[in-house]
Amino acid sequence: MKKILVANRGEIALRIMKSAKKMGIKTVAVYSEIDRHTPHVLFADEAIEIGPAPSAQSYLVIDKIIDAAKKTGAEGIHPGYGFLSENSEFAKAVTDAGIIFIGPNVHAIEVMGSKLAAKEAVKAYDIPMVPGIDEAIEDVEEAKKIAIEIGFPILIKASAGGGGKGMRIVEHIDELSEQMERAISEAESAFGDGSVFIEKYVTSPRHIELQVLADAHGNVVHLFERECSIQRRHQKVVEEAPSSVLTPQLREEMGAAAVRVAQACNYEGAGTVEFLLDDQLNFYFLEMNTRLQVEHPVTELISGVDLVEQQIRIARGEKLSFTQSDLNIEGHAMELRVYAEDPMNNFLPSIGTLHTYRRPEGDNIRVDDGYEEGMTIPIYYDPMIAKLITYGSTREESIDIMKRAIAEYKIEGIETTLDFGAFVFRHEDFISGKFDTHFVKKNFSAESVEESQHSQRKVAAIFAVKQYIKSKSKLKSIEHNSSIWTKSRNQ
Ligand code: MV4
Repeated sequence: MKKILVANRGEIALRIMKSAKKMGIKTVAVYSEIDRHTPHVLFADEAIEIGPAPSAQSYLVIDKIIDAAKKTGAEGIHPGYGFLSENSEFAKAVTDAGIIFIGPNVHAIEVMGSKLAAKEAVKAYDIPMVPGIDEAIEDVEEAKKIAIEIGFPILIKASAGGGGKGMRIVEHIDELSEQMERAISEAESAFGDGSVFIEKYVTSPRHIELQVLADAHGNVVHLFERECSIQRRHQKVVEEAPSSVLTPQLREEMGAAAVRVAQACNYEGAGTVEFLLDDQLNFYFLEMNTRLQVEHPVTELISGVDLVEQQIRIARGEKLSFTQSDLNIEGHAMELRVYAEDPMNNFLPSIGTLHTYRRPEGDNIRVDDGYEEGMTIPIYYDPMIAKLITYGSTREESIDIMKRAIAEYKIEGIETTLDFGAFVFRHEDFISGKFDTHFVKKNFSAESVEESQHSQRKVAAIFAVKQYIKSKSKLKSIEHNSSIWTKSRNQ
């Protein structure tokens, strides 16, 4: 492959093009009318406009993207995340056009796109699953029987679901019928597929995911875990690698299970296997995401592997150049997603112009973004404007660098989740590692941020006073010394 098209925008389009450029591969950007002057377009060797701002008329139109690839002679298409990245029709259309899809095969996308098909596929692979059923259920009486067997609370899930849509917790048998109807109709309208199933509800889990890489020659490795429990309404905000609760043995077990999940669907490329981890450290397979994830940088920093480069190499048919035993964890990485949202106002989208936009700089700080000062954040797309990633030799160090980096990040003109991040990285439950997926709901409110800011200011004020006193006493001693010196000279 000498030229690839990136079917995406923003930070991830830029991120992908950087690896391509490093590998000597030319890049083609596609862009909507309002994205004409954005960094991913300026960075690319060529760029093709694909329609009006709404993604349904641009970034989601399969034919326009394939036409752009044909027109520019791109031999591969990287879908990034979101948009068409997990659309098996897109992967098929790309392949049918004689272009390489830089991602998994159509079969793997289809199987993992359905939670029930995924359960079926991994059945013979000895993967721990949450107690529950692996078939769609329609009959309420049958559902009640199953729920009693499993024991309450139970969770009704949509097979086609994602982002918590169509998911219903049922605490008591009397609520089951109503909740099941709701789950089915929600799934029907959101995904056009009303299939639901039942699982035991794991009440306070952590969300741990394993990164895998699989080549086209049957080699599969994992690149350890990412801890993604700090989320708000299924939107991740802080991720880290490694997790502070996995023992080397548990990591090996979860890694081996993730590899088997990849094998179960003949996976090729970079993928992520999601698990729930309960308070007894039991893990359960949830689903597999067949794309490069937003939070992939934390894995890159602790493993030293460029995941986009590996995706491209695998798509070219190369064998993995390393085995599992070549891989190890070095250091600790943190990621904060910087959203154009106002945490003090229920995370409402904060639209506007980046009047000031200055990134933090320095060793062990990485900023993946797709905006520059003066740009306006469009309302049409994902509100994430940047990822702030830090690295340290220990978890404590990565947190310290993160706190400094947040303070140095200057964004004016819109509200962002930077202050929210400052709150998380100072919270004792986060620092001690004692948290689960309920962290934000449990600890966060606008008042708690104000409190945290207040105590931060207090610390800063005390520090300033101390510095002042110190400098004054130094000054005094200098004055003192110099006065002696002047005196002596004068004598
Ligand atoms: C669960 C669960 C508890 N028990 N399944 C949420 C989205 C989807 N990917 C799976 N999800 C969950 N499945 C059982 N049996 C709790 C969640 C869940 C969750 C999972 C990962 C990260 C954040 C979450 C927030 C709320 C609920």
